[in-house]
Amino acid sequence: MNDQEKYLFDLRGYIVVKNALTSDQVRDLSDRLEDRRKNPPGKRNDKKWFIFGSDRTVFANEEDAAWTSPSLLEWGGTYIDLIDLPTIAPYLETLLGGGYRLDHDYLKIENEERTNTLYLHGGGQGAGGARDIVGPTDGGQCFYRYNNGKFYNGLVSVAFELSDVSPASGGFACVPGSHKMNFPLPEDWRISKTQADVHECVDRVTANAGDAIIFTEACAHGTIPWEGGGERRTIFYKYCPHAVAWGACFYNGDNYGELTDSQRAILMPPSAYGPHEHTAAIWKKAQAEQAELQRLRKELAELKAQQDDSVGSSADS
Ligand SMILES: O=C(O)CCC(=O)C(=O)O
Repeated sequence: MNDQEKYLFDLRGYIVVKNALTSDQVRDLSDRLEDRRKNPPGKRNDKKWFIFGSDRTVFANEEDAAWTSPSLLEWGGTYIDLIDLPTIAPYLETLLGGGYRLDHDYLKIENEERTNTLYLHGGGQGAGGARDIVGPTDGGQCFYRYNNGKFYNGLVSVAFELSDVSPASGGFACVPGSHKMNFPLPEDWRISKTQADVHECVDRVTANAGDAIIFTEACAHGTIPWEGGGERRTIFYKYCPHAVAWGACFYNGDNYGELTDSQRAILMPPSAYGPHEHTAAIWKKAQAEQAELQRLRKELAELKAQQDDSVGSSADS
């Protein structure tokens, strides 16, 4: 992250990284998405706009094992590479410090059928106001400050665009500089049902396919109501410093196939020491216990099915 980028991030609360993804990566991410779109899983897709993945505060199914909240990492390929992307990692290291962790991920789609309302949320030092979904109710997690030559952020989002987005259509919106605000967001600026309602203090930040918008969740932000043709398909990977969590579920690196050591470290649950050898040992044990529990549950279910079969066949005879 060079000095100009640091200056802009501190000034506005976001920066755009051009060509963060190669065209092959965009293609792979799009192909995997379009495959899923044919069969959207779960209730979240009943909404007017599609959303995949989750903020890791809900299970996919109530009976699922712990940590199984929906994630784009299940889609494999480039969705795994995004965990620790060389074009993005240096920014995260600067903004969050070493040992940062992936907290949650999701993907959303806006188009003519799936439009949305702008709902500005976030605002530094709890300045989002009493009705803010990530302000006073978040335990103070969406913080931002720069001190002694270091950035401190509670939650940093990386929004990867899979399609070109023009400002007239919609896209990411924020009140630049609001990550350092001391006054609550005026309530009547928070919600805009149409683009004409969007207050002039809101920046429309658009990017092309393959670009990434990196923003601090402490900046008041949201999504401009979609009023264009085509559609916006955006992947969000959200990162915390190692001791901080937004989601209630953690990733279990064992669930996503082969991972590099660095990807595994980024999927660690939160702790003061981060991916340190002691915490890694504790986490390894928790993962092994979960695997054992799943094995036992499966064994029990098979046993029960066998018993039900034999009761069924003796009742028949
Ligand atoms: O559509 C966007 O880029 C903003 C999404 C958003 O508000 C969020 O991820 O918190």
